[in-house]
Amino acid sequence: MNYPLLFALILNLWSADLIDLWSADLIDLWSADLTGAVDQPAASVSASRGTPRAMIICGHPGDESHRDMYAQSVQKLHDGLTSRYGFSAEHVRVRFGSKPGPSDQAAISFNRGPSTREAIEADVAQLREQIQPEDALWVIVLGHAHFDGRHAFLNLPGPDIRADEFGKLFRGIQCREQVFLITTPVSGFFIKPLSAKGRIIISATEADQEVNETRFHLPLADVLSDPPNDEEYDQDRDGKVTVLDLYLTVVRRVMQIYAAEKSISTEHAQLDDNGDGWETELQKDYLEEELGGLAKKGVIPQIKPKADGALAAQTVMNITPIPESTETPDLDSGSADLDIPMPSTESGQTTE
Ligand SMILES: [Ca+2]
Ligand SMILES: [Ca+2]
Repeated sequence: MNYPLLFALILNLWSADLIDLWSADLIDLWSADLTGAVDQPAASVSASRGTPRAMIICGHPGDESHRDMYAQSVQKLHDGLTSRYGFSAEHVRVRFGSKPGPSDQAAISFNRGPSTREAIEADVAQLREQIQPEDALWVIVLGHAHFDGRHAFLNLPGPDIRADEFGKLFRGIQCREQVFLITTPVSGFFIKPLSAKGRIIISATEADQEVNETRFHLPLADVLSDPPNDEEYDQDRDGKVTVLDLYLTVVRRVMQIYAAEKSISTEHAQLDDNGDGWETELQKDYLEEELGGLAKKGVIPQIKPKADGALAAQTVMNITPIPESTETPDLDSGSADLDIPMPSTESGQTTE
C-alpha cells in the first residue's frame, strides 16, 4: 500500500470538498481571535477581508535540478502565504508538474496533483463556485513556457495551455483583490488575456521573445517567505508595504542577480493594473542605472491615479509578525504576558 499517496489522495479529497463546509465566518473568527491575541492592529482589517485564496501552479518542471529548484520555490511561496500573509493552508491550492519525491516538503508532498490542463481548469471552475466578493485571489504561475511565433504556452504535463486560454479561465471572476504573478519565460504575453478592472497582473518578462529561463520566481519566493525590513520592502517610501512594493522589491533583486553575474537581463518584468491590457515597465523609474533603470537620486516617482501601479500601490500586504515564542520572557520586568497564544508557522500547518 502506498501510504503517502493514499494520504495525499485523502488530503486532496478533503481539501476539494470539505473545506467548503468551513464558513468564511469561522475562518474570520479564527483570524480575528488569533490576530487579537498577538495584539496586531490589523485585526479589524483581517475580519472584514473575506477569505484569501491562492493558486500556485508549477507546470512541467523539467530536469531534476530544475524540478528541485521549482519545488523549493513552490514550498517557499506556500509557506510565505500561509505563515506571513494570512492565507490558510486549505485555501492555497498547489499543483505541481511532476510526482512528489522523498525530499519534498509538505507543499509538494501533499499537493493537489499534477498541473495538467484538465486539473487547472477544474480547480478554477471550483474556485469560481467558492469565491466571494470580499475574498482575495492570488494566482502564482511558475515553470517553463514557450512561444511558437504567435502564442505563448505554459508547459504542462500533457497538453500545454495557451496564454489566451489561461486568461479565459479567469474571465469575469470578481473579488476584492486579485493578484496574478506569472513568473515564466514569455509571461508578458499573459497580461493582455488576463487584464481586467480591479486586477493586478505581474509578469516576469515583456510580451516579446524573452524565452530564456527566468529568475523572477526565486526572489519572489524569498521575499514572500522572508519579508525584508521596511527599508528594503517599502520601495516607494510611503510608509506601507503594498503589492507595488512587492513588485519593485522582487524586480530589484532580479536585476541584482543579473548585475552580479555581469550579464544582460533577459527578463524585463511588467505590471498592468488599470485593466487596459497594456503592461508597464514601472521599475524603470525606481531602479538605478546600474540595475537598468532611470531613477534620479532622491526622487520618488508619482503614479497617476489611472496609470499602471496605482492599484498595486493601494493594495496593502498585511504581513503577520513572526511570533516571538522563542524569546525568553523578561520575568523581572513584570510586563511579560505568558498567556499569549502564538500561531504556528511550521510549514504545511493548517490554521485549525
Ligand atoms: Ca510602499
Ligand atoms: Ca495597463
